[in-house]
Amino acid sequence: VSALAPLGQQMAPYACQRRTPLLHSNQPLTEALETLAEDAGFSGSEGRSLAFTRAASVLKALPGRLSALEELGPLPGIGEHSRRVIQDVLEDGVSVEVERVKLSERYRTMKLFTKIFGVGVRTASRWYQEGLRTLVDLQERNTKLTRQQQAGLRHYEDLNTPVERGEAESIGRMVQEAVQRFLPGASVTLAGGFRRGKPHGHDVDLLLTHPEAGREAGLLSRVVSWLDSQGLILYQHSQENSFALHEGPEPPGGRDVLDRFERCFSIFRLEAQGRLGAARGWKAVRVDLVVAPVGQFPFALLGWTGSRHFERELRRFAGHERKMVLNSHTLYDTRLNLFLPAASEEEIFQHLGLEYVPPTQRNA
Ligand code: DGT
Ligand code: MG
Repeated sequence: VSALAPLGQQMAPYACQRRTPLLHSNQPLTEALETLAEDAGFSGSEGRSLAFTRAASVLKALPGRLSALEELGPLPGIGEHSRRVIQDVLEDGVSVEVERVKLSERYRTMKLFTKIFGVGVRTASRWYQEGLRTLVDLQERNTKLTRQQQAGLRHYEDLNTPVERGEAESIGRMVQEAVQRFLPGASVTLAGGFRRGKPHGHDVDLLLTHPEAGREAGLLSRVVSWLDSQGLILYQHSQENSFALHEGPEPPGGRDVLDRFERCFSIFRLEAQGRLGAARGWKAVRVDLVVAPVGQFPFALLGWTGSRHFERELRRFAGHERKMVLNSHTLYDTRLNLFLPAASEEEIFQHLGLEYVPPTQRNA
């Protein structure tokens, strides 16, 4: 038995109790498990998908490379099926099951379709059942598309080319400049994977706020209109704030509840950054703009930094271990019947009785 065994045994059960760096030593294993998680999600098996995601997440937090299944010991969150996959990859370099999934027509088609902005598992699955297999099929068979999906299809290639950190920072500056025009003192924060240290991502997540509560009202539509008038926006749709404190906390455990901030889903036209591959001179980039009142900002920042699995685990921990309801707006203590305010992410971790996990260690 190797040196990993005792370390594996110390692994805390919730991902939000662990430090998960961006780079780890078990990439082939986590890739295999995440492919199965994705495939399970494609067939609507959320439970199975979560089980594979959990197993992958545990491996990401291991301090070294796993060389034998026994080193894992009785680790929490790695089920029998995942163990089998891990064993296959360790012994043979690949898992036959995973390779079969990757080659399957269904998986490949679902992947192709869900990579269209605005297309989720349900729509992709319906198209697959109707016999559609390619992007050309969608066009030739006059498939009914939303305005969002049309934009997604039009910019398919760009939107599936990773966004570089430098590009994300440029967009952050463009938005900051627009924000300053209308509301000096307001801030723009880069969240999402970039805040966790990822060198590239699939979109740019930006949070807007102002140190004086209420001043942020009306800001987003002005900013978006102005950027649009400058020819910087290829697509956008906005959603109003629908959060109301007096409604009380949302029930925990429901769907992966989206938050209710005022928000703009958009596609920016980014001038080429003098790099290769931009022969056209510009590139389409997905950008999410989210406005948070300052009192909710730490919750929004925590909620929008991810990873998705880290967030899900934080909420699960809050509910199961603390009887609290956490979302991107507030933290509610159901035993004390009160909201717990926070001026920083650190304070939210304190309320939850969790050791602070910095963004770069939230890559669960
Ligand atoms: P990426 O963009 O693929 O490199 O990876 P991320 O981690 O930036 O993922 P992304 O952009 O899908 O989401 C960033 C974080 O924000 C993630 O933890 C989940 C969260 N998030 C995304 N959409 C929503 C939403 O509608 N509501 C809430 N509350 N959170 C969201
Ligand atoms: Mg992102």
